[in-house]
Amino acid sequence: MSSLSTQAITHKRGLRSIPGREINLETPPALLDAPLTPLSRFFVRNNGGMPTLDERAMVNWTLTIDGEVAREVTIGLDELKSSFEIVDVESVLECAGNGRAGFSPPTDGLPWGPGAVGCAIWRGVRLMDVLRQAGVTAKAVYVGFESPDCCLDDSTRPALSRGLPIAKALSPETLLAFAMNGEPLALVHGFPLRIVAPGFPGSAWQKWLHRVWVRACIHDGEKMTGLNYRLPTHAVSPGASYDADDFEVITDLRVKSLITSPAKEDEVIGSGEIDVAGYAWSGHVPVAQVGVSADGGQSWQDAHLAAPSSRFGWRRFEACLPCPPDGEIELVSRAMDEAGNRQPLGQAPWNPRGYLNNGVYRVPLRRRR
Ligand SMILES: Nc1nc2c(c(=O)[nH]1)N[C@H]1C(S)=C(S)[C@@H](COP(=O)(O)O)O[C@H]1N2
Ligand SMILES: [Mo]
Repeated sequence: MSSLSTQAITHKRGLRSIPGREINLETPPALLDAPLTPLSRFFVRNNGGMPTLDERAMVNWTLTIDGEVAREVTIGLDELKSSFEIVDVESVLECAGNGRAGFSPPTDGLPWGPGAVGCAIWRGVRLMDVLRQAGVTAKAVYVGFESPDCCLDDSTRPALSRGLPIAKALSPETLLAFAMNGEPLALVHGFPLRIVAPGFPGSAWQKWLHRVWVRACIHDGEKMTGLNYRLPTHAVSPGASYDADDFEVITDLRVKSLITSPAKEDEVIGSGEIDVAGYAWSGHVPVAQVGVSADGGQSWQDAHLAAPSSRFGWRRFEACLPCPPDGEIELVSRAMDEAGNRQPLGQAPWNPRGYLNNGVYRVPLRRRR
């Protein structure tokens, strides 16, 4: 790890590093036990190397909006902040590969456990407002994002160039963000500017953004095509052949929950009650209910679900469960969204890249004798 990269993550505490040349850090669920995930505990996903942005680069940094627009716009950070309304949006950020390690058989991609997720208050200007100033043409269907980070094994290739359908780019919750939880955006999270696309997987939340390219076709930048961040439109069995044309870009997170307390391997008393707490979230369809179990899913109880503090944030759930008198103690949380979609009791539909595994979260506990 270069000294710059090391410097960039000195504020991280207790995260699990995923082996590889890129910096990828996962949060143990117990450290997600707060309504807002602090910077020190927020997971990190980098598809390549991080750009070397120093203070001078920040002063000279600009964002360009071009392509299918009436007027090309190039704007600096200070001007961006003073020209457009500044808004706060609380939102979960979850990697599409979160929970991938739970797929059987294993798939390609980083073996994330359950902690490639966090919730923060993002501050920025609406992408919509900046696009309006540029004047999006009637031909626009998508926006493509560009950043200076490159693949570590090929510095001529961008690490990632994702995008958003024009409707999402023009939605009021979609931001060009420069602050997180009231602090300036850290380099590792995309300083000086990143996309915030609530409801979309983390891949759409482009970091170190310096160009928004308004397109008349679906953006075809790095990791937009092939099987990248796409799901099959019909079931694909492990090992079976498939047609890449039958895969569609992921545009919505699935309903999901995570028990943050107690943690795996915690001991509990052999009788009495167990206090369970965690968070539930979803994409564009709100969370409706969370069920919890202490006996591995044989019996269920509705958890108390805190009122939503925002549309795209996560919701705390709490329950007090009677300890099963005998047998294994296994806590399970299972969320349902307003459309009636529930987390699968096993794994989510298997797919070659291991995306969107929203299977229920299970916490086996040891019984104290
Ligand atoms: N420029 C750039 N933006 C990026 C990435 C990247 O590799 N490069 N990774 C994306 C992915 S896949 C995820 S899940 C989120 C992670 O954001 P975080 O590192 O701030 O947690 O950033 C997204 N934005
Ligand atoms: Mo991701």
